[in-house]
Amino acid sequence: MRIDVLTLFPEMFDGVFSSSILGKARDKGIVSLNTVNFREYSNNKHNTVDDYPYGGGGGMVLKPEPIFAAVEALPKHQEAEEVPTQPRVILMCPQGKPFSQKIAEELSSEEHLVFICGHYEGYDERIRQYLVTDELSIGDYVLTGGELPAMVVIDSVVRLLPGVLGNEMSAVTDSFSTGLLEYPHYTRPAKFREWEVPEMLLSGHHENVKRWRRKESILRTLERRPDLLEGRELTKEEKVWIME
Ligand code: 6GU
Repeated sequence: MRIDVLTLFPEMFDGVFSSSILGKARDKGIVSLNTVNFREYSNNKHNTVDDYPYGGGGGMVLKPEPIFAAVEALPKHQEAEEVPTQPRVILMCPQGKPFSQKIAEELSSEEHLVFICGHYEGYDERIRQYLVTDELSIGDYVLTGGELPAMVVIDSVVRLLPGVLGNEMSAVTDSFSTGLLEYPHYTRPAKFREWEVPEMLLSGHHENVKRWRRKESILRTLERRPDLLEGRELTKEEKVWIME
């Protein structure tokens, strides 16, 4: 997968793109992560990328030319023996569609993603209309720019790519990929201070352990995120756990 990020602050991505899991995914050649400072595509001598809004009012608006030029200058991504694919062009903004694990899974099957990150200001509407394919928000709160949200989306997408997570860290049982919150985890010692690990987990009875974990997942979800259970078919046994 190839990922390009258009930003006025490329240095914000340095640590995140080279550390830990993302750094390893990059070293293994699973993903290519690139930043582009779209100020380099400004079409005027002062290198400005924003301007006053038509119609007046406060704030500045990102001009269309540098953003279109930067996207159009990106190398086409091409997998071996395949025709180049059109990238998804994703605008990070508070008005975007709320990001979710489902969207992360969908994006993880793309070959080329382009993220556009604005700072402080709005975007000229023609960027949305004629360049962008998706608009994403990471939640109902306001940040100063799209950089942190883009990093959030990129992290959650890249960790889903085959070969990125070792099997010691499976994406299959993650909270949200199962639609439920995760069950409680324990490791040694079996007794820490006066607190003991639940008996069931020490039993070595695989089927009972599985059922205990499923019950804990359901109860934790009911308590913390009942919205996740809405519209979900429950088994007879799950209904009993919830009634208890
Ligand atoms: Cl994508 N951008 C900004 N500026 N604020 C946000 C956001 C995005 N998502 C949540 N808050």
